[in-house]
Amino acid sequence: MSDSKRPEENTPRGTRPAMPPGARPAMPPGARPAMPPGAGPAMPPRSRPAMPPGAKPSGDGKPRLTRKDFASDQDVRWCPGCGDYAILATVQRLLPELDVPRENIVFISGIGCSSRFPYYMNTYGMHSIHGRAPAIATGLKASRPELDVWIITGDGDALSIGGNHLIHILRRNLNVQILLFNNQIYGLTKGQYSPTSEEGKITKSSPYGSIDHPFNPVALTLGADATFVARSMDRDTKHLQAMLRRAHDHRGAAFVEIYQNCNIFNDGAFFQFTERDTKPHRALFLEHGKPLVFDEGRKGIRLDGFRPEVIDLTDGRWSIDDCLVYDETNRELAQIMARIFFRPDLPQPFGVFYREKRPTYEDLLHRQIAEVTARKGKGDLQALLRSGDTWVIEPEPAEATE
Ligand SMILES: Cc1ncc(C[n+]2csc(CCOP(=O)(O)OP(=O)(O)O)c2C)c(N)n1
Ligand code: SF4
Ligand SMILES: [Mg+2]
Repeated sequence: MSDSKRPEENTPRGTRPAMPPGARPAMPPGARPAMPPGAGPAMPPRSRPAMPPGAKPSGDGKPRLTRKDFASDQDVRWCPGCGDYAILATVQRLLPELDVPRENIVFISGIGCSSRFPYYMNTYGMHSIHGRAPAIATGLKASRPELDVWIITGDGDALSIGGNHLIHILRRNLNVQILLFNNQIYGLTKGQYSPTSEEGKITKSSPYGSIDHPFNPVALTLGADATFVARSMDRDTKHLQAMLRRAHDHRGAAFVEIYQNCNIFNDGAFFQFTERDTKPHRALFLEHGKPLVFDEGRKGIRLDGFRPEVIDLTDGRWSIDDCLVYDETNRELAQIMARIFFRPDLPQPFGVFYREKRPTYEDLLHRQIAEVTARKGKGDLQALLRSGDTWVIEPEPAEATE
């Protein structure tokens, strides 16, 4: 990769085509800037999104958006061949089908190659602080619950510096989508090992091989009581799109781990699961209510107690009826599947591991505010700050002069 193609890092601050600090992305025609209550001109009615230029009205008069409407005018500056391109294209293809007004969509990222994503989306967005996208998204979603908020993060961003923020947004169950681009490396900073790099990984920061035990993001997020956990891959955009749609349909924090090839610093990390010759017998696609089969129906998975094992469906000993039927609402089963992690004896699961219904944080928050307001009346912040144990610091009396 030539330096002129390098991501963000090599571009001097302030000169990149990206937004200067404090600037906003260009708003789609007709969109309103967010204003503090009571500020600014009278707002137009809320519901009708303006038609983007060139969009044709559909039969019901709604603007019919296309993938192109979601592409920004920014040059995409990932390395040629990077898996991020496929993920971007998949998201841009999906959004027109979700029927969310474009001015209600927000992409919030941290820092990393993957976190450049919001620049390339013609929606609202924020390329924020390393690891802090969940905190910023929490603030936004809590105050503007009607917005459709997507968090874009990398394995370093989400699991190193942002590890704490990730687990808390999951347990709180904000209604957002969290897409973790896992390339098992720090791409932006040129190839240091990350919390998902395998043991023994030789990188610039682990020249004798990493001695760190890696995170398993699916197991981690299940452990944080996430209400939706899925895994997909950049090289199967049909599956990826289906997972993103499921994540969007879920009400609550929907976590999708996406295996993403960094062809510069970690090429082929997932090829055993993604490439045509090995994918059939190394990848297992979980489908709710269906028996677990792989290798084009020649093999299946059964449980021996709590241990999953491969069964051969061709030699007459086992049949499809012996295969485990997947239930994505079963937490224990999800935990078992999550633990199939780079095991040579078992195919690696992809799909929705787990989903459950649980109230969202913003619903609980607004319900609580409404209940307390009904009981105690509208609050007065100044009065609150001056109530209870407060002190006034008086200036020292001036010393008597002789
Ligand atoms: C506070 C802070 N610490 C460290 C960095 C350096 N840094 C920038 S991106 C990054 C890791 C990004 O890795 P990942 O999230 O996996 O994203 P990728 O580039 O692989 O998509 C690091 C350590 C920084 N920008 N800010
Ligand atoms: S993830 Fe890797 S291939 Fe992709 S832009 Fe970053 S360094 Fe380049
Ligand atoms: Mg990474």
